[in-house]
Amino acid sequence: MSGARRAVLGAIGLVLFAGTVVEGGRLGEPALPWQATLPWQAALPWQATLPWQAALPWQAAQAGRPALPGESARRSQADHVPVYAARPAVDPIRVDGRLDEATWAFVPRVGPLRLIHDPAREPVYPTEAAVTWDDSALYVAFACTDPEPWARHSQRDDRLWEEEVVEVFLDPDGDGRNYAELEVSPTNVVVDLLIAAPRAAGPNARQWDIAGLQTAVSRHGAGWIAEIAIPWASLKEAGVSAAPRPGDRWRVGLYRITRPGGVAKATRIDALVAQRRGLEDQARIAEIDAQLAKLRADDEYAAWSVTRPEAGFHDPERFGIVEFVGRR
Ligand SMILES: [Ca+2]
Ligand SMILES: [Ca+2]
Repeated sequence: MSGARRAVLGAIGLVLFAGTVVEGGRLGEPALPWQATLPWQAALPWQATLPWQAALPWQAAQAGRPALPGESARRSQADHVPVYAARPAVDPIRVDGRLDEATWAFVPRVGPLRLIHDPAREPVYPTEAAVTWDDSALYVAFACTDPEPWARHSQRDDRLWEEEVVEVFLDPDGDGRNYAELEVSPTNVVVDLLIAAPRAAGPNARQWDIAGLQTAVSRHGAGWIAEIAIPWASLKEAGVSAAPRPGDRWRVGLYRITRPGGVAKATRIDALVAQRRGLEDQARIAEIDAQLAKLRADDEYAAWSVTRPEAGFHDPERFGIVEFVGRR
């Protein structure tokens, strides 16, 4: 077989493979050839080296429709958010930070999550995520590449978003209001909030807790894993009273914040922020801001369904769609 013919057949195979996992048809679009050729979809060297990938046959999948040539990423994301087919668990999920259940090998996996400020760029610290469910709970797994995860916050409902986290946003009825937000740090500290409306989250939002929440994290040489169980019964304030039925669709955000540099850099940033407070010397303020921007330049804000950078992660119109599917 000629090299060109082999390449063509290989590309067709990739498209067929992508078509089986991205559920593109649920958006009314079959998987298209360009979906198979994007750098963040192809198997990359770092993907092959992660221990959890060697052990699990999870499939990389990215259901988001990227921008076509000449079309801005923003337009693309406004018109199309990714759809994830959440298959029910096939065995009991033990929330222990190990993704060794048969379920995690069986369900689709999305990722790498994309950078909200530059969706076309491959993240330095890739993240993959998966979702499953049973009669009692929604389960979410994150696999995070990061040789040096860090955290200082140690109490429930601390401001974890200032450090490194994975995040799950749940808006069951899709109205962009009264949605649940959960963040888990690499040391398994949790903040959970009920967000009445984007950018309206006062301190009271953090008083809300996910009753019966289970989270666990584990570390390995290349990063960390978070495994999460959110009981359906805990989501009454978000409008849910029971397990979803097959076919139900929720708006869901899956996110991660990575801040390379660890505690040492975070301490420098804190010192600069403290210096800046109360300053009136505009030149000195500009100087500190420039230093802060430089220190924060390699922070990564990653999303399954890319949000508008100016809205941050609180952009419910851009949350992805999780469709609960039944057993086959
Ligand atoms: Ca487990
Ligand atoms: Ca809380």
